[in-house]
Amino acid sequence: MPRTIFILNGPNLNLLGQRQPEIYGRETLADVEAATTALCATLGLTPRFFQSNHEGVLIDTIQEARQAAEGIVINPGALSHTSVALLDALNAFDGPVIEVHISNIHKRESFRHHSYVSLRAEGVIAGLGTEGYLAAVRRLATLLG
Ligand code: DHK
Repeated sequence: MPRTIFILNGPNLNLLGQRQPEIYGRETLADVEAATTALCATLGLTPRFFQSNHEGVLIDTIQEARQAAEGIVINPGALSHTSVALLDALNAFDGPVIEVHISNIHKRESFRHHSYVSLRAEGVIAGLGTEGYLAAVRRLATLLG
C-alpha cells in the first residue's frame, strides 16, 4: 500500500523560479512537484505538497501530519533560522524528517548557517538545488523501509 509523505515548503518558495534564480535556480515549485511525484510513484510513496508563507499554517500542517503522513520532507525557508515553534511541531511528529535547502546555506550569510529544524531532522540536504527534494524522498523511502 502506498505510504503518504508530506512535502512542505515555507516562505517565499512559491516564488521558486522567479526570485533570485542565481541562487535558487529557474525551476518552479510546480516543476519540483512533478519530478517528485514521478519519483514517489517508483518508490511506493504518495506525496502531498503544501507551501505556505505563514508559520502558523505550516505548524497546523505538521500537526495534521501526525495522523496523515509517515514522513516529512521540509524546506522551511527562512523559518529554518528563526522558528523554535516549527521545531516544536516537528518534535511532536513521530516519523522521519528530512530537511532540504536548495542553496548551500553554509556558503551564504552567517545567519543562515544555523537551522533549528536540523535539531530534529534525520538528514539535512543543502546546495543540491532542486535535486535535493529527490534525494530527500529517496532517503525517506529508505528510512520507511
Ligand atoms: C530558502 C530560503 O528561502 C532561505 O531563507 C534559506 C533556503 C535557504 C533554501 O536554500 O532553499 O536561508
